[in-house]
Amino acid sequence: MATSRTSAATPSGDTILVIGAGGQLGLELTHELRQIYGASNVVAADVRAPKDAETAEAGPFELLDVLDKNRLEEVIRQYKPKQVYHLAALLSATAEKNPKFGWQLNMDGLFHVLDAAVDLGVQQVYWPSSIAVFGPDTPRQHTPQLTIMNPNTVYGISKLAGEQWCEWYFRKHGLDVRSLRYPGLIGYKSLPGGGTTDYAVDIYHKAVAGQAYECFLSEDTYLPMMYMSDALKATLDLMHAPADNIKVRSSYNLGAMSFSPQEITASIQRHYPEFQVSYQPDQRQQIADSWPASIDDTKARQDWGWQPQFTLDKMTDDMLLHLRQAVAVGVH
Ligand code: VAH
Repeated sequence: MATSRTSAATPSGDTILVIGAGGQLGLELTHELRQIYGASNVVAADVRAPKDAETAEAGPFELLDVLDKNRLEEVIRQYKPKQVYHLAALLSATAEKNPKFGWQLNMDGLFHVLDAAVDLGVQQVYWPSSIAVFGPDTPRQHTPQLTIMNPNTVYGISKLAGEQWCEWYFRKHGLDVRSLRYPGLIGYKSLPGGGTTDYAVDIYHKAVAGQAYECFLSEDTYLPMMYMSDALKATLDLMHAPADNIKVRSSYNLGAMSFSPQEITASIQRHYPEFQVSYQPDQRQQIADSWPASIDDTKARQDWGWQPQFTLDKMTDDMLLHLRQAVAVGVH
């Protein structure tokens, strides 16, 4: 029997449920939403209890495996959220190692959330897609919103299918489900997960630790990337936009910058001139080579005013500042 740990009064008013609150995006989005809406109104849910003291102490937490539909409905009936952010998924590299579970979690988890939202009257659902929906035959430069999409990873296939189902639930049930095709996300609050773009998180940790870094992608592998602050802004700008402005109900292309391992290394070396990086491409190189090098996010800019704030050097300065602070207080 799943147990829950509610560290604050049972929320009233406009509750928000974040599923996958313990992940890279979930940790940061939960914190941001609690800043905006009040900690007791944002319920963090994950299959594992939070390691992060900040999440555990700051507001309501529920143990939830999104594959357990009865438990999901129990949590939604208890809190009656107006919004559900469904972030739980296996990322690209991890899903390639466990394809059937990757498909089950990414797809059945989404169906459980969409059906529960329709059945139990949730007003809005957010579900993240990814540039992984593009494949080896997709134009790699300034990849358009509508184009050839033949993903060749389990993760990408599940995200492409999920986008089409989100659009179907909007058309058939009027469910206000919204989605963004995130590029690689980089933040300082969590360690790298099972993503192909996570070299760009790990490299900062190694620099601050005074260690050399062995990169699993080649030095000239360009990928679309985004600082977590921009990803949070985009997510909330999208969710706060008037429904009439949302013209794309599959998922919006979203961009900020593109860089290669060589370029992020040079950006870090502005602070750590002695920092050394070597390159040992592994199986994740094939995944990266199937993805775009840059994204055309004109639709997001037109429909709901998307405008990124962080460049590579501005992100590096902020990442290193926060990681050094974490080392100083001994939490890193
Ligand atoms: C991954 N970080 O690497 C994720 C992301 C665009 C990549 O979806 O799997």
